[in-house]
Amino acid sequence: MAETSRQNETGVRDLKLIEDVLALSTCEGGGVTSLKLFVFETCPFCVRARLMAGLKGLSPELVYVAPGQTPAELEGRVDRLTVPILVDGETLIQDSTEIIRHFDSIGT
Ligand SMILES: N[C@@H](CCC(=O)N[C@@H](CS)C(=O)NCC(=O)O)C(=O)O
Repeated sequence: MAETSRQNETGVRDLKLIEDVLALSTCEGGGVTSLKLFVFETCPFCVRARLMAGLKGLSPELVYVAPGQTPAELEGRVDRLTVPILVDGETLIQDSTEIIRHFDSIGT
């Protein structure tokens, strides 16, 4: 019983930490560069990219998209809509690992 309670406390603390880091990666008007991150609301790959953005002090503009509905500005630039997608100026990156590498290279 005590162990379950301890695990719950740890889980709540970890969740709070994740929420704090995700909040850091959320910004209304974009960050120091014009980063735009297209995400689904419930997408673990997107969360991973957002965590890295927060850890690296970056605040990409978040664009929530609906599954299967390619935003107009991505039309013709992606073969198939999978998220996360990062647009950094002329550069488009459509893979969470590549996005993480990019954030690592441009962040603090
Ligand atoms: N390898 C990709 C996987 C991305 C991925 O599968 N994302 C899901 C959402 S969690 C998706 O966009 N699914 C839409 C689809 O497959 O049509 C990455 O790491 O970014």
